Amino acid sequence: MITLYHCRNARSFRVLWALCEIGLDYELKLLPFPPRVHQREYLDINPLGTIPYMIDGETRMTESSAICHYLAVHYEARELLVQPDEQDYGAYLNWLFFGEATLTFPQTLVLRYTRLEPEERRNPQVAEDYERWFFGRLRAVDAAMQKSETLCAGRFTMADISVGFALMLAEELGLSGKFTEPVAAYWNRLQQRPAFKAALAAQDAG
Ligand SMILES: N[C@@H](CCC(=O)N[C@@H](CS)C(=O)NCC(=O)O)C(=O)O
Repeated sequence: MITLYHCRNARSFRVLWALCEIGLDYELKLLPFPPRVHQREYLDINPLGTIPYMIDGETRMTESSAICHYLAVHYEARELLVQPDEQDYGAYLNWLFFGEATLTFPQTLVLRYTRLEPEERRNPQVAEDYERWFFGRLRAVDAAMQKSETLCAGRFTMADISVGFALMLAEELGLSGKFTEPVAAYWNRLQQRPAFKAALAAQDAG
């Protein structure tokens, strides 16, 4: 049985969503955020203190987009992957990494300097700069959505989960009102997926 350590609406949501898309059984361990402060013993399990943390047999992983890819390969959810011999293999990998490294990274600075830091350490300038950074990079998603309903290979893949979570976080941060029409429509389509709804219900039940 796969074990997933998760905090509500955090990056580990990518993994929860992927588990629901594949239809795998899992045990969900819901933690208060941030666990390194509110659940110190979690550091004995994952010394980084971050979520997600996924255990599958001897496998231990901490990178949300990589876990999504691992699950699809390991459990042979072929339609959720793009294979090396497919035209869009490179595009798939690019979007998979782009969702975390390029889109989520600037958002975490907005989150940190508007909400997580104590009042006296908050910094509107940093938040504003990295919000602009996020929207600059989101132009790539806008361009893709002007041509297709999904990011690559003409079907929903783990790359859509990686980028889709960044759109979810943008909504959480109050930024989704500034999405272009194609990006807003894409985000709306993603939220209609039964597995997305199932992942939301699973974290609420947890
Ligand atoms: N690149 C990692 C980042 C993991 C990460 O930093 N997660 C955040 C939550 S979204 C976290 O655990 N923060 C708590 C902390 O830093 O103590 C991923 O994609 O999973």
